Amino acid sequence: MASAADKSGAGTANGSGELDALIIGAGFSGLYQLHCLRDKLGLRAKVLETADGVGGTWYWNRYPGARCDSESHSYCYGFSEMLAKEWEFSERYPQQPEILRYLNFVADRLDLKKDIRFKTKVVKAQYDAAVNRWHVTTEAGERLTTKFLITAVGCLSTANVPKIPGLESFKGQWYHTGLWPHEGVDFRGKRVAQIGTGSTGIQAVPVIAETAQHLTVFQRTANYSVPAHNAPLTPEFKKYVKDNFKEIRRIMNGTPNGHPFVIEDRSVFDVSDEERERIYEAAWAKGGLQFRAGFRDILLNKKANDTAAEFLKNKIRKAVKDPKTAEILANIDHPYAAKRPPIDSFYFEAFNRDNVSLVDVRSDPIEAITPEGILLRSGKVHEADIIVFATGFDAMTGAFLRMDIRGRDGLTLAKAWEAGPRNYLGLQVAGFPNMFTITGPGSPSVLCNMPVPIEQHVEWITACIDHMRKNGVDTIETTPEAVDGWVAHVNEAANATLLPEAHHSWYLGANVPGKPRVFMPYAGGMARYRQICDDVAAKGYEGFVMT
Ligand code: NA7
Repeated sequence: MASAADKSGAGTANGSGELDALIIGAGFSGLYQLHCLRDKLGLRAKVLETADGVGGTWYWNRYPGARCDSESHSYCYGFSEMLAKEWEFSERYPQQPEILRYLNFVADRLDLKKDIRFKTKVVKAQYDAAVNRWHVTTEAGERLTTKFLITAVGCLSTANVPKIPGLESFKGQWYHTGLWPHEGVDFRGKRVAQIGTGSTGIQAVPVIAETAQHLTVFQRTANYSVPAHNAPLTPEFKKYVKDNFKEIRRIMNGTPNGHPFVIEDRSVFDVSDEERERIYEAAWAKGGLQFRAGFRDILLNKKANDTAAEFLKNKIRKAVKDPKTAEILANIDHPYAAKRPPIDSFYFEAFNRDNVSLVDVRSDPIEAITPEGILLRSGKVHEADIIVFATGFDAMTGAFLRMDIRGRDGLTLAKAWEAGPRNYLGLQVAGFPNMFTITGPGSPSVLCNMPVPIEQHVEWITACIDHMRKNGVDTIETTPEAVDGWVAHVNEAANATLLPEAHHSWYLGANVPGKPRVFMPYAGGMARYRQICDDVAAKGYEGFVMT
């Protein structure tokens, strides 16, 4: 008789044979990893996924205005020209439902779903040195055994709901943007309080404002934003994307951030003030993340950055009619792009509506939530029917640490990372043999257009496992020395930029009280990172011990 696990399609629990590889998560990473291990290497590989569908980030983030900030023709897989030619995005920046349809299309086209067990949450994974296997336990209490454990848990998948006293007493409804109800939320006739003005909050404000009776936005840190200039894609552009698949990929793989635009090799100070203004205006008119691409030193030199920052602050002052509101929005305390730079569709303009107001919670912090709404330190209460937490994520480490992962000699990942995440290449933690982490901390991940690092990681892991098989190697484990070296390099790369100057950024873990402050992503650039990983492999997996 087949085990329960066999019946669900993600088989091989106790008694029915073990897996070669178990992948946690069915987003961009998990889907491609399953395809590579199952279809290219012929391994017995399965995915476990908490949700009842594929999509990861794009399954959960269904908030109003949810859209990718990468341009659609680059926010997709590049490993298959066939997939790229069969799929067509409709807008410059894909909306959440369209990305979810895309990932379902890929999963169906590659027949992946039969090897994904949905509604299955991993709560524990323990390495057993005696048999060189991982035992993985699900929330339902099932245990699966696998040789390789691969986490594809995403970098921004653990919702951060701030612990504000009194939330449980609130009489209305509250939602976190990253756990949005599938049926949507009806804001008509409601007083809505939105906390948070990161990339998510900036996308949500103009859309919520369209139907809410009143929207009050609670801003702690003012933020830059550049217009997305989203629009439907023209037939000509769609043709260009299909005809130039390889060339677009070549550009994306050569840039530091995996986007399909090249960063100009000139300094802000190579041009006159007038010329610089003209370049910024042209970049503003083009819109999107490529605003940064006009000069090579915007994120390297504070004085260079100041010119971009001032340009963008002036745009806020021009867009927002009420001077007091404009000043609160433009009172930005960090260099441009030192926090993840948002892009928007009429965010600042939304504050010109009669039904939208702004509250500066830097000067008057949120003290508590009461049954009626939000209480500030000054004693003022903002009444609300709905609270929207656009408060981000326990980024990069949260999704790992909410599982109980134990490596060699019972070492917990929580203990190994108690002073911040430590690993080698963002791919493996010392003491956790045969466990790979796709876009783990220490990899370029969130500083890039995500599908690019994801594909690189998946392909590197696949080639590594293939190498092990061909050479009769059973175990791969990085060394503490390699980890020390990589952590030092990650710090050095971050410190060569202005990124650590945003003291409250989630790149540093600063948005979650008590989290160690360590700059988590690798800031040395995707192209350089790819070269480092290739060199490591070429040198016989330097920094890893294979036994
Ligand atoms: P972010 O970028 O972490 O933004 C969260 C926002 O919520 C940010 O404005 C925070 O202010 C604010 N926040 C968080 N906690 C509080 C409390 N307790 N009180 C007031 N305000 C608070 O998350 P997003 O979801 O917007 O974006 C995450 C990534 O998803 C994004 O970077 C893209 O890569 C996609 P703070 O700045 O911490 O002062």
